[in-house]
Amino acid sequence: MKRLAELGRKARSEVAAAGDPDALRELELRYLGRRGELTLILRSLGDLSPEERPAAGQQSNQLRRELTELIGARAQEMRALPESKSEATDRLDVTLPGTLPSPGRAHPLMRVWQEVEDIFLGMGFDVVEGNEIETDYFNFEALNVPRDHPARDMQDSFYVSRDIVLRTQTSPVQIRMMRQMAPKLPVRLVHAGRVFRRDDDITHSPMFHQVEGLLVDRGIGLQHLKGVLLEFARRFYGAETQVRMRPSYFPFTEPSAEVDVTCAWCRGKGCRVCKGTGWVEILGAGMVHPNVLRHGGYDPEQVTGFAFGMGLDRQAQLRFEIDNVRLLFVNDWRLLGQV
Ligand code: 2NM
Repeated sequence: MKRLAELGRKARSEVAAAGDPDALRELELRYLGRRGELTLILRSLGDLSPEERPAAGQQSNQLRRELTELIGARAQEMRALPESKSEATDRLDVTLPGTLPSPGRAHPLMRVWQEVEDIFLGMGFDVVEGNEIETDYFNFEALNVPRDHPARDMQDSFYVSRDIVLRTQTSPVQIRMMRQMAPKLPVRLVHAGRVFRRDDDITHSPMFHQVEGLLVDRGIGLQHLKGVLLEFARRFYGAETQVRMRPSYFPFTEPSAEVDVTCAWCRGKGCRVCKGTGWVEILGAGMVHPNVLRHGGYDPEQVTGFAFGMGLDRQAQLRFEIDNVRLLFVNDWRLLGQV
């Protein structure tokens, strides 16, 4: 019994003083291992008289449980502590810089939006606001979009009701502005915003962004359109940029054109962005159709005008070389953090 009590005291203080897991393992082996001190006592219990045996057995088993628990608890304590508990890491250094929260930044699309508006503001255009839900009249009829045009189909546009549609282009704003201003001249405005079409793949998003511009005055011709677009292209894509116009068709302009700029990435030599052609299509434009001017409240015998429209998402994709439009709308920091 005396040996047991002494062994207990020694073991407890040694476990408490153990500095690392290795020291603990060694103690466990020394006391509780196959040839451990306590194990040997337990094995020798058979040498005792039948009267002494029960009390000694109980005491040794209790000490065995106690030491097992103590060693386990001490091992857990060590795991919870940091690697080394040196004096230096123990001290709090209040001079270390703190962790700053990210201040965030403008979305690439919003940067392009602002930049495009600024360029046209600089050329004397007004920036106007508009609505995203339109009547059939402003979205289609006033824009000379014929009754059998595919855009009018439920398959291609989002209808709120028979006569109300999510605008498929920003042009209805131009009609509303003309009607508000007529007969004042000049009409010189740009409008940017969301538009909606039933399209969804890597090059089309059901919601995307357009900027449209309109200039109506006496004696406006294609030369003015080309001058304005060239100025825009130089400011947005670089001073050496050139533009070219190819004949095209839109119901609301006549004549109509697709407008290309020289590839800003390879300077016209041919690359992935321009698919080897040296030119990149950036917008559509044309002279406002007489019917559209009439819907706007102007007399096509007295005034003419040009209009253009471009996809903001497309400009952002070109500028930042983003190959999938949908990446612009998922707010993934892996993209937003790069551009
Ligand atoms: C485009 C292409 C060509 C356009 C026309 C008008 C309006 F209302 F004045 F007639 N606004 N925008 C237009 C012309 C838009 O987008 C590719």
